[in-house]
Amino acid sequence: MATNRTFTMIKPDAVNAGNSGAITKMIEEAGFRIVAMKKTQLSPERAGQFYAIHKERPFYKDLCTYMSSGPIVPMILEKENAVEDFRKLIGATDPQKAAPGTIRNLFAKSIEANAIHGSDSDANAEIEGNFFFSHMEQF
Ligand code: 3AN
Repeated sequence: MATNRTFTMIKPDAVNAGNSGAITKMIEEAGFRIVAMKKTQLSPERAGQFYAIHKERPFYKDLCTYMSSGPIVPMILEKENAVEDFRKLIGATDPQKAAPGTIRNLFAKSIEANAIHGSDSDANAEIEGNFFFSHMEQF
């Protein structure tokens, strides 16, 4: 059964461009409830831990440098069928391929600086949410 939570973070390109408010509004208007949210910055080491699954990929090092280059806004979100519905709301990894009206289509700059992250499974949503938020920070 699909769980009701997913994890997202607004990435440095979108935060720096002043788009975190517009993106958060889209998320809430799409029916997601914000369970936890903050503004923070990853060290390159912490970014490396978060993206450990991509360690062998050629873009890993650049991705960690990029993801630690500025503030991010991580959130835990709640909605029925959250993981799948949120992936639809953000669109494809490559903004050139992201459907019109999706967050990446509207705000992403490139395949790396692609505005926003969305968990790809219920299991990863839980791991990623716990990476950023303690139980006491979840409402
Ligand atoms: P998604 O974020 O759509 O689940 P993943 O998990 O394949 O995509 O990739 C994680 C992150 O790695 C992406 N959000 C993007 O920032 C970066 N990335 C993925 N593919 C590439 C690529 N070919 N070149 C550069 N960066 C990439």
